[in-house]
Amino acid sequence: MATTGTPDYRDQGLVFPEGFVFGSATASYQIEGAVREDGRGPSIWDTFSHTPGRVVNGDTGDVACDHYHRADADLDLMKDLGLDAYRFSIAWPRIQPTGSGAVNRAGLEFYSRLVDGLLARGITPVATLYHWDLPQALEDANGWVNRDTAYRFAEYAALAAEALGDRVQTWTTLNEPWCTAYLGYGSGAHAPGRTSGADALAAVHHLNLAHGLAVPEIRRAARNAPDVSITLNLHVIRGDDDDDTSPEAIRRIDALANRAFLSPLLQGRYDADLLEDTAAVTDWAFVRDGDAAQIHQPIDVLGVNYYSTVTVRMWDGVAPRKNADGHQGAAGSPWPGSEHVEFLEQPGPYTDMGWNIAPDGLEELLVSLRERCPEQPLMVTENGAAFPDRVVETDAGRRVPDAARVDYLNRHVTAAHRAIARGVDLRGYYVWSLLDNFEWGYGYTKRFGIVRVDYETQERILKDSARWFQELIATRTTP
Ligand code: IFM
Repeated sequence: MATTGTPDYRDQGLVFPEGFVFGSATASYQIEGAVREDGRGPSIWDTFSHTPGRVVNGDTGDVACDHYHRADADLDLMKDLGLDAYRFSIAWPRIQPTGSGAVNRAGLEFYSRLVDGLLARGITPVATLYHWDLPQALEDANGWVNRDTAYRFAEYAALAAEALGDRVQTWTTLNEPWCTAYLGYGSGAHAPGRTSGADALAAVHHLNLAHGLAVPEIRRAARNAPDVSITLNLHVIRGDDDDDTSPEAIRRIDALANRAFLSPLLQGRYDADLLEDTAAVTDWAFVRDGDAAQIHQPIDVLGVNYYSTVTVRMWDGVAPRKNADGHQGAAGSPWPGSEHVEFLEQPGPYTDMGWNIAPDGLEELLVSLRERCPEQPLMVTENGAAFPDRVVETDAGRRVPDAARVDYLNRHVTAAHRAIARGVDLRGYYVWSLLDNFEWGYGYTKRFGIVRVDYETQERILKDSARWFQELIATRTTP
């Protein structure tokens, strides 16, 4: 299949290592719908999306891709694509409708059937425990700002692992805690829509703690020696070559976006410069003795979500908020204590999110992680692009000729392969996303799927990118 720019992976003779996993990813609130069925409790995203002005067009996840009712057909689709693995998330409020207490069996059953359906089709289930749908009852008790939420999460993780741990091999505790903390409690662009820098930093710590408490619970409760992981959206941060303030800006954003998670997870500490940069915002008194050691749990794989890069420099005031961190603008700041860092416009080309396309950033990120933690296996748990697709009628039926997405995926898969060739222990690559879905604050206006979803009819159409991925999976070890 022709792509623009980079030669197709096949023309470069790329061969992926034996056992390398190709999969696709989704998240519960983005695809399931059925928000009031089988005892599911409300989540912060139900509340947020139903609040006027929070989501473009007033879109909600009430129906989404109706995956809750169409899981069997979606599983057949995955099988048809030849996926090795499927990364899905479990909606906490389906398992514990108010975030604590007894298991809601009907909710659990849905995931149990999903896991069985995957295994029956030869697809490895990879379960994420938290992809942002916090039970609303926990938010009413102060959400991730409340230390108790970390303990509730560990209990929920144990319940899920007890029920599914005989069949799920890989568990991910949290997806992109950066988004939960800084967009949920800092900028307010995500649920629960709060705008306090101090709360955002408390959320960072309680998310880290939740992970640290959950890892041993999962290992104890799952009966199959599971692989345990966390997925981070690490930022690839670049400077303006002509601006000598850029190194300081890079250091600050690296501290908030990357090291606030990596240092406690991998080294059991918060970096001194992070504490100093944020001293006017919080005194970090929420970190108690023993927390850092609790967070520092060995993990089997580190999940990396990668989409684009950022370029920064210092600004002599509060930098204009230009939506330049790549997410929907909102009232608060996602960078507590570093509001005077300016995010510069990136060189194009761009996706429909306005995010710059920079596959070399993925290679750079993976190589930098190998340097930081040489023994840690890595997995690209999300990579993909939104584009304004169009559907064309052909004699063979309807087609979505999404050449730009094919090109994006080809370039990033190639970049991942370059990282492997440079010695990175990369175990797999998951396309975001299997289906077009609810793109958070952007509602249904952004399409990330390799499979198109017609939201009127719920018809699924394989885009050209899905066929390209299908062929990649089928030919991955053939030079
Ligand atoms: O849709 C999201 C996903 O939920 C988390 N990672 C980024 C994706 C694209 O914005």
